[in-house]
Amino acid sequence: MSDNIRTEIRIKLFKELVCVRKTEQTLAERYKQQEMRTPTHFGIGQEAVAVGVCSALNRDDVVYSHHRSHNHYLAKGGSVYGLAAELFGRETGCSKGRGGSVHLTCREEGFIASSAILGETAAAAVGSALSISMDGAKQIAGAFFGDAVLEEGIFYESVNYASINNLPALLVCENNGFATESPLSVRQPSGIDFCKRVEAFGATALSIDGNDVEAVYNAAQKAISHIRSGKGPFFLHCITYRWCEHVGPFFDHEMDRTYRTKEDVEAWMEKCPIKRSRAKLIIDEIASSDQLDEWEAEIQSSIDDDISRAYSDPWPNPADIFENVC
Ligand SMILES: Cc1ncc(C[n+]2csc(CCOP(=O)(O)OP(=O)(O)O)c2C)c(N)n1
Repeated sequence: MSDNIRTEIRIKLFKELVCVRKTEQTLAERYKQQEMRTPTHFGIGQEAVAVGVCSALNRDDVVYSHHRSHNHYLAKGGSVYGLAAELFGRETGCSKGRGGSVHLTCREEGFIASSAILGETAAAAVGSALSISMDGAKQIAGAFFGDAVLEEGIFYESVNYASINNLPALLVCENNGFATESPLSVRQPSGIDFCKRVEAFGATALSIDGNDVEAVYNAAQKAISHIRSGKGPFFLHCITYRWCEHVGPFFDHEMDRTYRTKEDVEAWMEKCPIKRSRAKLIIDEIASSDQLDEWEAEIQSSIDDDISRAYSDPWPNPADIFENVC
């Protein structure tokens, strides 16, 4: 899958994966100190989807995301500093401290909004794609969402509408196998094929390994060229796995939850997107293990600086608290 990706892009994909992972891990540790008063859904383990897709999009393409949105915000160009300040509730946060983890935005980079209402962002992206199409513009509107959205009627209405109007919509499902603590097996018929289901509404669909950043990047390129050539919406079904609890910074086994085991999670950690990306770069002699370590350390240091700067920023002024809220 990697042979047709240019070396500098492969390196960029690796660095972005590391930035997203380390930002979330550092924020998850800080979260335990009880200074972030926002429910927070970490996407640790799922980074390859956000990084692979957003790296294939242009800066002026727009994306929407759901409750587990840090990865998408960062991969689309949102800053670590703006995310950290938002989680600390500071005036300098990307949503001026009014939104919290589930309401991120960075419009200048095309990350329009995230929202916790399941299915809403698929509809918002299709609405955005309609507006792009009516303007005769060339952008793409994308939405990221989890497998639970495949159980929401508005998703199918949105795909149907995008298909019949040939809209430039990229719908990306991060199938991590769970909706909170309910596995797919109790929610859908066995052997369910989401791609076939979405194809029935007229969209083109592709299922991929969502833990292989280069495979995601290649698939996203394919989807994007399909959409830009005017062939209508594309559904990308990415198989991945969430490492932490549904909401919060801990592992499920640390909280004595039984809907999945520590071993289940560890088996998926073996398929870690960063581990896999590192191994490929070393095998293909693009970077040595020492070089990769050095890049990781530089990225961590920059994240630490951004997070401490965000922490020392001011709170919003209570007198202005209703400003910037719609
Ligand atoms: C319309 C709606 N119904 C129910 C909920 C409650 N809820 C919040 S997250 C969640 C599960 C989401 O699972 P999925 O979409 O697969 O994403 P994941 O959390 O696995 O990333 C549910 C049911 C909601 N936010 N919105």
